[in-house]
Amino acid sequence: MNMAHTQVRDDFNGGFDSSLKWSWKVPGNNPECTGPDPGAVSFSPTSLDISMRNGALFMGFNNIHNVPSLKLRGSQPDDWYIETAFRINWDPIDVFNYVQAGIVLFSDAANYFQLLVTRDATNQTRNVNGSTNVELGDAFAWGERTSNPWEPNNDDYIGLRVEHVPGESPMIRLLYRRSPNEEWREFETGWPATGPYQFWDWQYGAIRTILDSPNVQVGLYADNAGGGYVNTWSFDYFETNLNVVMGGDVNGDGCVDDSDLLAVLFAFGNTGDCMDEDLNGDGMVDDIDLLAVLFAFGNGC
Ligand SMILES: [Ca+2]
Ligand SMILES: [Ca+2]
Ligand SMILES: [Ca+2]
Repeated sequence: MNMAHTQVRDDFNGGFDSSLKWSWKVPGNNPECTGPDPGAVSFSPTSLDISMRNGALFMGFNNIHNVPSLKLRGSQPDDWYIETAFRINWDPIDVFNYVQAGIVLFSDAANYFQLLVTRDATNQTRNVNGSTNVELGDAFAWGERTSNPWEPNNDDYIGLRVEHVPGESPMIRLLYRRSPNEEWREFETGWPATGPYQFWDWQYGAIRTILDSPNVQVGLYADNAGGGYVNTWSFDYFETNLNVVMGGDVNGDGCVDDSDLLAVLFAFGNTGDCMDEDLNGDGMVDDIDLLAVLFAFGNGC
């Protein structure tokens, strides 16, 4: 059966789209949840700007911050996709620093899939590659460099896209473009490339496992591979056709109603990281969060 699914797109025009319930939560960390670092996250009129930090999701190093994500809910389309575009000033970044950014799909910090663009620090050139990472139960597996290397320009937004193509084998397609004006191209296999990258069965199995978990989040990722280097990635947009929890829906049941309003009222005045009732993620439950619920009241019910 084909179901109509809303296409979700946030262009980050000076802030998050209030119709979406963006969260900074990454469960499974110690502490159990991390919020944004002060000063690491901001918006321009056209982008979400995330400053690299030393944290990571890698194995036991579940100390990443600044991972904005949307929670999935309900049934999902079979032909799902997730897409983003980002850029950075590459000039001051040392060639031996594996800086990276891209898309993350996770149930917690121990179970995730990442599609990234990574500086090729191994060969210490200015080139970057597409790459993938998978963890199930903190067991890390690198999906190798999966696009041809290229030298990015500071001005070019790099596009990344992962899509599920029902009926194809292995049904996951990884796409990138080096600038917004390019056609999407498939990740390659081999170096130099000998053909389209073949997603491995175990990688697909991991994605299925994560998608079948009760709590799934999709979002954006950036880090500096622990190199201490601080610079800002500008994300132009985030887009997916997956069903996500909408703005104002505190309990994530698909309807903004009295229960969400009461949740905010009962938590009113509370402060701390990652409270569900803190809808704008600024560390306190106040008027702004109340208005977010009232503004969306009745949606989805
Ligand atoms: Ca934008
Ligand atoms: Ca609700
Ligand atoms: Ca708030």
